[in-house]
Formats: sequence, C-alpha cells, structure tokens
Amino acid sequence: AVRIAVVPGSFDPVTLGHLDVIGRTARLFDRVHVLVTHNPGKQALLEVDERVRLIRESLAEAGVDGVEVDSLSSGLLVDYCRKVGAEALVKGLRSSTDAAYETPMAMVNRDLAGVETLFLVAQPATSHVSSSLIRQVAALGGDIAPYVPRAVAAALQPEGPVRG
Ligand code: COD
Repeated sequence: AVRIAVVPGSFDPVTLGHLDVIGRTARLFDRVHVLVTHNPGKQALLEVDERVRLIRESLAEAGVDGVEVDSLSSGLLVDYCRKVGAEALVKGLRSSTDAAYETPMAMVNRDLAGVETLFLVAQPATSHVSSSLIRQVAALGGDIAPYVPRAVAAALQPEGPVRG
C-alpha cells in the first residue's frame, strides 16, 4: 500500500526545524502533504498563501522532492487526512512542553478518525528554533538567517538584519 503522511503546522514562518521534520518524514513515507493551518490561538504574521509559497521555495532550495504543500481553511485536520488517504500525522517534538501540548491532540485525532500521530524528536542543532521566536527576532531587527531557509530570510528581512 502507498503510505501517506500529513505534516501539519502553522509554519508562520517555516523554519529549519520544520524543514528537518518534513525532510525526515519524506524519507519514511511514499507521499507527504505539508498542511498549513490557521491557529486561532496565535497572532499571525504571514498570510496563509505566503506561508505556502515560502514552504514550497524552501523545499526546492533544500532539494526535497515529492512533497505537496496545501492549506486548510476550515474543517478538521483529520478530515483532510481522510480526503488524501493519509494514515498518519507527523509532528516534531522539541521538549516536554511540546509533548504535553501534542498528546491530547493526538488522542483526539485518533478518537475522531483513527489517524495516528508519529513524533520525530527534534535535531539538537535546531531544537530551540520556533516560529514565534523568529517573529520576535525579526520584529526587533535581529538576524534570523541562521534559523530559517533563505527564502524566508529574504521575505522577512529583504534589506538584511538591522542589528547583528
Ligand atoms: N524542530 C522540530 N519540530 C518543530 C520545530 C523544531 N525546531 N519547531 C516546530 N516544530 C514542530 C512543532 O512541534 C509542531 O509539531 C510542528 O512543527 C508545527 O509547528 P507550528 O508552531 O508551525 O504549528 P502549531 O503548533 O501552531 O500547529 C498547529 C496545529 C496543526 C497543531 C493546529 O493548528 C491544528 O491541529 N489544527 C487543526 C484543527 C483541528 O483539527 N483540531 C481538532 C483536533 S486537535
């Protein structure tokens, strides 16, 4: 059977940590859908379409093939999984905070539709990187280049960092 996974997230913006998880998922599954969701609990920086574009460019830049990038404007994550025939969600795990946040969602998604959630442990080199930190550093003029794909740095800091 063809094994399909969905890697969901806000990706506001996509970081080198996200890319690591997407690339590792692509090596484990036949097909991967990266799904940009709108998280109502978070103050957004980028429009969803812009996030999709930046993920596509970053994957091309990193040479990751065979990954589709989509967005979810309404409905449940598991409905999307059903639609594309995915049996698993894949998430990155940076810390016990991530685990505490993700565990109930994984349970609900399995209850709702029998969709399993797999966790990939973050790479030490990028385990401290989060989109919220990037948004903050970018807003204050610091250099985000070490943490994000080139396309993201170019979009968020076209003139380069103000400081650093
Ligand atoms: N290294 C490894 N993994 C990382 C890193 C890093 N440096 N940074 C982030 N990650 C992981 C996160 O742990 C997460 O798994 C994923 O990447 C995405 O992160 P974010 O911050 O972009 O996205 P979130 O946490 O805002 O994710 C939003 C969800 C997709 C969880 C949420 O919007 C959602 O589930 N929406 C669907 C609605 C739904 O179906 N709800 C009901 C069932 S729960």
